Amino acid sequence: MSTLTKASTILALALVAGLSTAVGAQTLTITPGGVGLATSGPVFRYTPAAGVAAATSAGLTSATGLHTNYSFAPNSIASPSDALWRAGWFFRVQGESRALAFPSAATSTVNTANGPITVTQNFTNGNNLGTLSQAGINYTARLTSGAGGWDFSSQQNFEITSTTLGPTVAITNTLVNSGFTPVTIHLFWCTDADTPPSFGNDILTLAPTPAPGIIRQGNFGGAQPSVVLGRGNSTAYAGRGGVGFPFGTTVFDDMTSGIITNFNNTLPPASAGFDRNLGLQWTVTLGVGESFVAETFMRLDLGPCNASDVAGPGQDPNYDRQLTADDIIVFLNWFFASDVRADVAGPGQSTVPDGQFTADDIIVFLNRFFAGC
Ligand SMILES: [Ca+2]
Ligand SMILES: [Ca+2]
Ligand SMILES: [Ca+2]
Repeated sequence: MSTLTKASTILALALVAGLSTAVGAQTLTITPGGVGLATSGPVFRYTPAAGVAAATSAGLTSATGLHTNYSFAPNSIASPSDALWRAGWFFRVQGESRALAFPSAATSTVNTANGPITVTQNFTNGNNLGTLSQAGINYTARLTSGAGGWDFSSQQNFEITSTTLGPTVAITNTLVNSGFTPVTIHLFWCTDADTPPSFGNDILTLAPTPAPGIIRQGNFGGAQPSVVLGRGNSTAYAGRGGVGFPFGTTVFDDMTSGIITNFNNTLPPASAGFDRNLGLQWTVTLGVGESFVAETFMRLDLGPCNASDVAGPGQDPNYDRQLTADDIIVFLNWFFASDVRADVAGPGQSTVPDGQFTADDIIVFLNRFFAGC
């Protein structure tokens, strides 16, 4: 597995090509509690795409116009620990023939068969100092045409907190129909997360049922940490990605290919050598003046605190970094159902699973349990 970061790969390519790496003025950086960048700790930031001029259609129709320089780092802002290569919001209004990006340029316009669509940033909340825990950008999107057109606003917000399970960014997008007719909006949040310190060996895994609505992005055959991607109140998802660099077809390609895409609730199979990415979709119809809040989150997951941390509250079969009766109940339920997750020991309490369910499995589980987090 390569230990190169994707960022350093891209930077190397950019230097070869002689491209600018200048950063625009709208970089937003947030830290839990707004403690600032001088303190080591989780940080989430995004900066405008380099070299994107205002009022170009490319900002809407390609991924080059996004706030591409995202980072989500657990302990410092150093790129080797960065868990997020690219992210971005896109939309497609019902009746239009393609998705468009919310670009980093102040105003962008593209001509379509239905007329010109203009996306404008009208408010930026936050700064690049890390002295706030939340930041965001407000947009308006508008189709002006003789047929009437449509008009909605999109308030995009990010808030980072430290939680028991790991640093978490709550992501919301508030849509308001500010036009004069009902509008159906397909909204998309796309992420290319990687598990530090490498990329190119990603897997995407749907959390077991009863699903708390998460998809894990981790390393094939590897241990924690992973990046947890919340499905929130989305209506669909899709995973993509190819082998190595430049990582094959992505959900960003879906958004910029110029055709209609709807995600179909599929994830690619887990195997070695792939750089995966994930898209979420919301489809909502808003009457005049109506609003909707799309919600999702990302978490740099710290993993279970102990091999016996197999459940959360209410026997949710996902760890919670605490050891409680729920962990014991879930383990015993697995044990009596001959679930492979309860085969944690072999004869003589060796810690190698042996395909048998015996008292040794229970003893090893309980020893780990009482060792504590
Ligand atoms: Ca990835
Ligand atoms: Ca637990
Ligand atoms: Ca066993």
